[in-house]
Amino acid sequence: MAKIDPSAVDVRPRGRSRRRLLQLLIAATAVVGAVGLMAGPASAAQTCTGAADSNLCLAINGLGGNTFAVHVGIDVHMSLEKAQEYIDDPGDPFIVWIRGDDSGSLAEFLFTVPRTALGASAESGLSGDFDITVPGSLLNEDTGQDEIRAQVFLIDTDTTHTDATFVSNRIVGNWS
Ligand SMILES: [Ca+2]
Ligand SMILES: [Ca+2]
Ligand SMILES: [Ca+2]
Repeated sequence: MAKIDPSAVDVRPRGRSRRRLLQLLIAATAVVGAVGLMAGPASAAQTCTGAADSNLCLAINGLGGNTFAVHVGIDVHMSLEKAQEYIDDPGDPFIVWIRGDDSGSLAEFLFTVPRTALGASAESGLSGDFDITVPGSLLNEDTGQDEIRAQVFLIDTDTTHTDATFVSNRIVGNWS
């Protein structure tokens, strides 16, 4: 076996390349994940708006046993200072509803999605994550095929004024 001289090992480039490799792996995983979702069954779906003022994502993943994990994530682009102001106000700056979509228009209210994370950053503005696990019956908004959208209200809780409303793209399923 060859002897290794520890002083000959330069750890800095190795650490850097390892981090770079990790970044590549994360990027690759994200691409594979996205392709997998699109090609997969209707039980796993995600859609994001990527709008100029915000990015609103809705994801529904089947967990088996007719239960579904519903995830909503939103970035509302604004200054860090403004985002922090929303966070510092008492109460939740976001209210998230899941609604049916009939003929392309928002229809029946189905349920609210509770907050799991809230943050402010210079890159994204005001960000929130919302998660709930529901039985398929709660997503069953029509006989036969169902269309689901998330509707997000941005509230200034100081004044209870609704500053903005965002609507996700829809996810189509066949829940019961
Ligand atoms: Ca519908
Ligand atoms: Ca409906
Ligand atoms: Ca249905």
